[in-house]
Amino acid sequence: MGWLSKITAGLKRSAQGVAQAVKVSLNLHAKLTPELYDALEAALLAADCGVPSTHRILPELEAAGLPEPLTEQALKDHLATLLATYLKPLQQPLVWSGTGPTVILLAGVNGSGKTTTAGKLAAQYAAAGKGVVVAAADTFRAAAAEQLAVWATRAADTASSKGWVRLVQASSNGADSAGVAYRAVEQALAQQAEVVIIDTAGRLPNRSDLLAELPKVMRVVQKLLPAAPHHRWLVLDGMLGQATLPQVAEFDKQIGLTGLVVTKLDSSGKAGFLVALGQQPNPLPVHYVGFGESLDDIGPFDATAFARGLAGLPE
Ligand SMILES: Nc1nc2c(ncn2[C@@H]2O[C@H](COP(=O)(O)OP(=O)(O)OP(=O)(O)O)[C@@H](O)[C@H]2O)c(=O)[nH]1
Ligand SMILES: [Mg+2]
Repeated sequence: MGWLSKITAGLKRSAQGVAQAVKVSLNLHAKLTPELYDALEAALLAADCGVPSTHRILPELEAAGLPEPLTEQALKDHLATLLATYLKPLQQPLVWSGTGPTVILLAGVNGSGKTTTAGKLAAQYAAAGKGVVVAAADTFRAAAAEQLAVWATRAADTASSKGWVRLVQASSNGADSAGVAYRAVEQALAQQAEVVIIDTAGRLPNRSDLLAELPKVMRVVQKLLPAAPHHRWLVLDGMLGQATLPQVAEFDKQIGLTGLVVTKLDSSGKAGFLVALGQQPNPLPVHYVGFGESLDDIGPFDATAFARGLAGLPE
């Protein structure tokens, strides 16, 4: 299955409400009746598109000049086109550092999917022929480095002939995460890696003691590479929908986020929160979306495929 099909198929849970509303109503009346309008409103809200976006999308859908008799396909196509315009601001190209390794710092609350994302991205970059250093900078949990080591091994197994993956971890228990990040960048420079991925410990944004660790990680890697970390991504649990939005502001305050990764969308009924996200002033780009726990279950965000998935359409 191609990546865009994985996005559309993976959004099935979030698209359920729309699919049901459309099917039931259009079987009775082949047009956008007030009942269908209300059912779509409920479905978009249930998918966590948010009140402001939902209340803009539906009048636009009504004004779009829908054909009569209205078919399921035509309605979903129009809805997908509208949703895509709302999601488009989130789709921005990923820029690689021109000189030396590109350093990616992954941050987020506990269990959002940081380590899984670090592993999957390492695999993708290595499969594309890049040298990748993965830093196990989560020094809070003893098992964290082991978990990342398993991913690093899997990633190394799927590397192309030019690609490679190396893990840098703490040399002793309770070591400083900034020290691990520093050694990772040092190794990347020495071995001419193209990417460094720094996995960090989960932390709640209201724990200022833990949050202070991230700026420290940034400061030490900047001693080796002044522009690093080039990317500072917040990993969001897609199952939580709009409830994750306050985290964006909190982490941004600490480390100046450059983008987002949204995980667990395969298990989420609230993937529509990206529509709400896209309507915020100056939204951060969503660089990757995750749809499962296998190596190839992550890929770039695509607004059109995402919109089609939310509308219950295939790629
Ligand atoms: N279904 C699904 N599960 C995922 C996805 N990404 C991560 N998970 C699962 O979510 C759980 C947490 O993932 P981790 O990668 O360990 O999360 P973390 O942010 O590193 O967690 P901490 O280090 O404890 O803060 C694991 O059971 C993963 O398998 C995804 O895209 N889809
Ligand atoms: Mg982790």
